[in-house]
Amino acid sequence: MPRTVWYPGHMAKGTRKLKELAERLDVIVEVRDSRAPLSTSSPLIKSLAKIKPVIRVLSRKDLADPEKLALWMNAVKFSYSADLRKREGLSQIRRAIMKFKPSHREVRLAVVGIPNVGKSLLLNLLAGKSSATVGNIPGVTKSVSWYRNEGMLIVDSPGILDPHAKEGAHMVLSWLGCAKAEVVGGWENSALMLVKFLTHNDMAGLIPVEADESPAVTLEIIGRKYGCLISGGRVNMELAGQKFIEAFSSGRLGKFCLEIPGGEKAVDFKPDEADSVV
Ligand SMILES: Nc1nc2c(ncn2[C@@H]2O[C@H](COP(=O)(O)OP(=O)(O)OP(=O)(O)O)[C@@H](O)[C@H]2O)c(=O)[nH]1
Ligand SMILES: [Mg+2]
Repeated sequence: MPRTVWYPGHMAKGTRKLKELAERLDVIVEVRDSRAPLSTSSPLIKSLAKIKPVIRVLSRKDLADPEKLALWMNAVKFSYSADLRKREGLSQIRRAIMKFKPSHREVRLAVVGIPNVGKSLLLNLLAGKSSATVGNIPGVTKSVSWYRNEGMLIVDSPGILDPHAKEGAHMVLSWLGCAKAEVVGGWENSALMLVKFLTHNDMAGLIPVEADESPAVTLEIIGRKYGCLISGGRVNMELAGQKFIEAFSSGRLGKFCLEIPGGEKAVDFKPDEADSVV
C-alpha cells in the first residue's frame, strides 16, 4: 500500500528530545505558515502548551492573502505575522520572547513547528547570525540544537509531522512545501487534489490555465504550458504536478490562504466529496 504519511526517524527522535527538554524552557515559539494556520500547527503543540507558554508566529506573510491574514491576526491569540525573509515582524517577536526572560539568566526558548515553515530562518534572525541551515525543502534540520545569543538560549528543532495524520493530510501540506509529495502519494496525485481543492473553494484563479471539468485534463494543460512533454507529445504528469505545486507554493501563482477562521481545515479536504459538488 502506498504511504500516506511522512514520518522519518529524525522526526521521532526530535519529538522525544523536545518533550525531554520542554521543562527547562521558559517559552515555546511555534511557527506556522500564514497560508494555512490550522493545518500547519505542530502536532506537539497541544502537549507542549500544557506545560509552557506558547508564542505563535505566522510566517510567509508576504505570500498570504492580506484580507484573510487580517482575519487570522484578529482570531489567533499571541500571534505575530512575519515576512522572515525581509525581517518584517521580528522586533515584535523578540519583544514578546523577552517578556519571559527571568532576571537572573537568559531566556530559554525552542522554535518548533512542522517542516519548512521558517523555524531555522527565525532562529538565525533571533541569534543574529546564520548558525542554522535554512533551505526550501522540508526536512533540512534533522536534530535538536542549542544556539546562544545575548539574552537568549534558543533551540532549533526538526520539522515534525503527525505520524497519525489522516490519509491526504500530508498531501495537502505538500502544496505549501511542508511535506514531500513524492513520499505521500506522488506529485501527480497531489496536484490533482490541489486542482480539486482550488476549484471547489473558489480559488480557481490560482490555477495557471483555464480549469477543465476534469482535473486530469487541467493538469495535462498545465503540463503543456510548463513544457513537461515526453515522446509522442504526451505530458509527463508527474513532472507537471511537481512544476504546478512548486509554482503554487512559491507564490508565483498568487497570494492565498487555504483557510479562514471558523472554516474547515485544508487537511480535512475530501476530494471525493468535492467531485459530486463541482
Ligand atoms: N517568502 C518567505 N519565505 C520564507 C519565510 N520564512 C521562511 N521562508 C523560506 O522558507 C524556507 C524554509 O525555511 P527554513 O528556516 O529552513 O524552514 P524550517 O522550518 O527550519 O524547515 P525544516 O528544517 O526543514 O523543518 C526557506 O527557503 C526560507 O527562506 C517568509 O516569511 N517568507
Ligand atoms: Mg530547519
